[in-house]
Amino acid sequence: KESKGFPEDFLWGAASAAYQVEGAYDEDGKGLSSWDAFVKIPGKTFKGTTGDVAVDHYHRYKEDVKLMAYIGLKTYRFSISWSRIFPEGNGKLNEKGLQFYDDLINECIKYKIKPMVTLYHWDMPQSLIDQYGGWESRQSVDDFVNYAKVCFSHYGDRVKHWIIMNEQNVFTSHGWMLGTHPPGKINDLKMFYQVNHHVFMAHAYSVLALKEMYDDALVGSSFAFSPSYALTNKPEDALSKQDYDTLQSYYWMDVYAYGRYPRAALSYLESLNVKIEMEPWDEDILKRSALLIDFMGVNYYQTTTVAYNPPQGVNNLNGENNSGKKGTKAVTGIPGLYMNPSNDFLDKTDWDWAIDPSGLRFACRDITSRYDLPIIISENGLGAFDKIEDGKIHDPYRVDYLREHIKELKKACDEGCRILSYCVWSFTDVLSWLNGYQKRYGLVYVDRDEEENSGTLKRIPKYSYYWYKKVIESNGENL
Ligand code: GCO
Repeated sequence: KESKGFPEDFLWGAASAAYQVEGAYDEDGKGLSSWDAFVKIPGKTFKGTTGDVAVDHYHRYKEDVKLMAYIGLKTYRFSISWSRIFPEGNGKLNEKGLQFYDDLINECIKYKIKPMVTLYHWDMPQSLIDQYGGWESRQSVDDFVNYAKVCFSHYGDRVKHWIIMNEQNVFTSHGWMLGTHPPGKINDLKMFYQVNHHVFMAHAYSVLALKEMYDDALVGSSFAFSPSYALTNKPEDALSKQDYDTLQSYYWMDVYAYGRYPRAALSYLESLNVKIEMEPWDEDILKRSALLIDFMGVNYYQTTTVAYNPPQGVNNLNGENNSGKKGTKAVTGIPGLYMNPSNDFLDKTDWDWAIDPSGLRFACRDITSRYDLPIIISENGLGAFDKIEDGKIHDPYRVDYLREHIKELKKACDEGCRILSYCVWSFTDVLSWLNGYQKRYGLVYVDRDEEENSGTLKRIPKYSYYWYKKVIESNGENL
């Protein structure tokens, strides 16, 4: 059967996040964020790297957008730093912060690049943590929605694609279970679920607010989705796969898309004596917002394998490999439920992320059949060590990675999935939260020392950048 290919108005994009690219962490009235504070705690990041300067996108955005325009990028996904707009998270508004994103948005539009804006890519204003514990308090919902409304009313005439939350599953599990992201709490199960509820409410109220202001805006949130495979056809592995899907994936996506928690998850929480505090009207708000979302945002990097984990089995939530040495990732698992062994059929990146292009198709099919929603692939890309040789970066391994994923995405389109956009993570190299500047994702190399906050910051388009130009020009035909 002949492939219909990508829709004509398909949005070929690339992405970034404020903390990972902007730098200028205390300039023009910006307040400190949770990450500005967290990275200064010794031992938290690779060799103490920070985003103080990052890749200096704050000052070099014009140069960056020009590079986007050259390859014909249709959309640029970036995030707004809450503490640039509200230095304290609430209270006084910072005009210069508003201005920066005005300038960035206008620069994109000048080249017909559609801005796709993420409201929360993990940088909570530190002041809100000092005031009341940040997301741990219900007050965060009001302050977030207030911030969201300011962004909608200020930028909504030009921004039509809004991603409210980025990878809620990741920042909450790293922040309250693994301790590797702010606020660095370990195994605080009750707070983990409570924080998630607050974030869900902040998402839901923001969706309602946006649709009231602009009914032509498209809205959703981006989920870090790792679809799962059962290790064997043993019935116990199949059930463990269901447990994993419920607790690690559908727990979030069901709330966005259906406005309710999965029943099995609620009874699991009950068995652990974890009770989520809710207001009587929360269920209604979640339901109403779910009816209004326009897409599921998917950040796709890898699939997971699931096997039954006996009660005395693997007890380890953190399998993160921050070393860049293959094979140093530990098996994760929750005793009595599931464990996640490595998939021997798949190659791994140097950070042990399973490379699985067909998993992207699997993800799209799963979301399409479960939620019947359009999909934005808001992130997909390869973190690697890149080498500069004779002033050039030859990264055919990244091209292979992207090509194979785009091929699978095309199949998903042919199979009836409604895919609106595909964003390469990332446009330029960025700060990897925990891995410093050694783990590079960009289509454009940024010359900066891998460990220190130094380097010329010069932009050098990689081989993959020129390849992506052809992909865009041919609407995904010339791979
Ligand atoms: C890293 C991560 C990030 C994420 C992104 C998630 O290495 O720090 O891969 O770059 O992909 O921030 O939204």
